[in-house]
Amino acid sequence: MLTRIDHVGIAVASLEEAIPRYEAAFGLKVAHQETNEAQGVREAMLLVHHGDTGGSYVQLLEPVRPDTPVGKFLAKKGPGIHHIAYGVADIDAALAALTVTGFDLVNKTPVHGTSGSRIAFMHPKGLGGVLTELVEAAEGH
Ligand code: MC0
Repeated sequence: MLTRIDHVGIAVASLEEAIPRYEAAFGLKVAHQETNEAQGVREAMLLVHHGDTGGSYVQLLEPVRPDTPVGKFLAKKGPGIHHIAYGVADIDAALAALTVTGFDLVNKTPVHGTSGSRIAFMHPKGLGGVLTELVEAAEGH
């Protein structure tokens, strides 16, 4: 079902501070930046590797407000790994299969993710405390 690690989402207080650190440490470049109001984040995608099944990224996440998933996470735990995201070729089929097996889905149907992707979150409780996201990338990503 999974095609790659699409991204590792990292909660940060400030994109302006975090981006230069990741660029300096690893020579990564920002491939894309956007604000996703529905998810309550400003995000920057830094490309690590592009392969046959799509790209793998570090995703830096800054909350737009404290009362958002990333804002609450920062207040509770401080900066750090917020979630891991796996690529899937067909997110509708993946969600249907996970529903049959009884997994706790935060999103039962796909929502809008970065760069026009279709995404869905799975609850951390069912996956060893790791908030997990499935990503069906848009064409060309
Ligand atoms: C909360 N918890 C986490 C967690 N966030 N555990 C691991 N990783 C995280 N990121 C745990 C808390 O520690 C707590 O555990 C329990 O979940 C409830 O926490 P809460 O603070 O009361 O939070 P809830 O219940 O209101 O919400 C948790 C939930 C939420 C996972 C359902 O954060 C959510 O819907 N996340 C999915 C959306 C999201 O994260 N969007 C931002 C990224 P205890 O043991 O204390 O009960 S958007 C994104 O990344 C996009 C745009 C993209 O990739 O394209």
